[in-house]
Amino acid sequence: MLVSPNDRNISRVTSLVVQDTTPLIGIQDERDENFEAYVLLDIVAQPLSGCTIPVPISIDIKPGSYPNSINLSSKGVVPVAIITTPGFDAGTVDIDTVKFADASPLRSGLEDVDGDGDIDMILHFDTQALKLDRTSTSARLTALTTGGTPIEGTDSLRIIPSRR
Ligand SMILES: [Ca+2]
Ligand SMILES: [Ca+2]
Ligand SMILES: [Ca+2]
Repeated sequence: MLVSPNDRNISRVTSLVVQDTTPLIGIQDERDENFEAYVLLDIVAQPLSGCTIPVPISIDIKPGSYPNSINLSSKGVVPVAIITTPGFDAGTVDIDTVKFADASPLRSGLEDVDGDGDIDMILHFDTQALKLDRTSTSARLTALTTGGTPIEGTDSLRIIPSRR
């Protein structure tokens, strides 16, 4: 039996069933215990806008060294590599959109950072521009590809306590 919810004083939804690919909601009327019916569920798939989940990428803070120690009182730069993998070409990163710990890169280059034969991206960030504090244990890099796909990578770090 199919009814319109407006015909009844619907108190609760009792079930959700799918019948011949048609979603139906089971309902009850609060004034009539014996009443039980199914209504058609009118579902329209809506594409979510402005809510794209970033594609995870590999980054390496201070490539070639570990742990990734950062001295926040340093006036130097922190190198961060975006690693090319079978699923991701670091050369497609739109450099203007790169943010690492909220900082934009000072400079960038393309080279085989990890020596595996493909070209990675190396970025340098002003240590003083990084939004990190003494309790930070990781940092995130976000960017868009030149095709507009959001990407995101995280690597661990270790803050070197400053001696003052
Ligand atoms: Ca490293
Ligand atoms: Ca690689
Ligand atoms: Ca490489």
